[in-house]
Amino acid sequence: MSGAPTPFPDASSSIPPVLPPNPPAAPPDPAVPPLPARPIRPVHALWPPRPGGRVRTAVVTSTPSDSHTWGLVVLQCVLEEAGYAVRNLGACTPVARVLDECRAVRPDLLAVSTVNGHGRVEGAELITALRGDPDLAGLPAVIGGMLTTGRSDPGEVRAELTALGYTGVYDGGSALPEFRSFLALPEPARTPADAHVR
Ligand code: B12
Repeated sequence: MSGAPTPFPDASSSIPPVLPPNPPAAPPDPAVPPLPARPIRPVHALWPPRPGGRVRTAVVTSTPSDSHTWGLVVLQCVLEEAGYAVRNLGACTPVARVLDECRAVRPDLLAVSTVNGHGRVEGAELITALRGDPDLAGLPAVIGGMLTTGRSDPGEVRAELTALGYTGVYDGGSALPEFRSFLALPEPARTPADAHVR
């Protein structure tokens, strides 16, 4: 083929299409005032500090087998909206890594997102390890998403995970509103001893 490339694929040809170059940028329109220069504030300045002046922190994680990432992103957004600085460990996180990060960050909350259906088992392993660690035994920890693969009784799963030490267990359509209410609770109520059982 010769001459200028065609902008759209030719149905009769197997040659990939070549898009035309962008037109040159238009000069600034004098009738449109430029945007005012705004100082860039560090994100921390937006987070409300705790009464002691410290920013609240959360570690967000998944479970070892779970590769779903968008629940983690939503969880991070909800926590940041509530004023937390978040360390998001991402998907398929080994339990030992979660414990190491919690020891390093000393967060106010550990939040677990899992939707692949193994949360009942892997969430149990994680909280058992956490509660068995003298440094982390008192750390508030919540889990949410889709916690089982079968037709398990959600109430039973919640009770089981709460008994193992989760401060809150959230699944189903009301998970996020209920989690937001949990975040709004005053600090002293947010301990494993005051488990958030529904
Ligand atoms: C996208 C997707 C994938 C992608 C993930 C890509 C990625 N980067 O994340 C890929 C293709 C990798 C994938 C793989 C698998 N998936 Co998939 N996947 C989905 C899908 C279509 C959407 C998930 C998603 O991102 N949703 C958007 C986010 C924002 O929503 P969410 O994760 O549900 O989280 C919301 C709530 O659950 C809640 N939430 C989540 N976590 C937490 C935590 C807390 C504390 C709280 C309060 C709330 C909360 O808040 C979020 C916002 O509402 C769902 C089906 C569906 N429509 O939900 C299946 C689904 C989750 N997958 C499923 C399965 C079975 C698998 C596989 C096993 C498939 C296979 N045979 O290989 C693998 C498992 C991989 C693994 N090792 O984990 C099942 C899980 C079934 C179950 N739990 O009973 C689902 C439900 C599909 C189905 N109907 O069967 N999947």
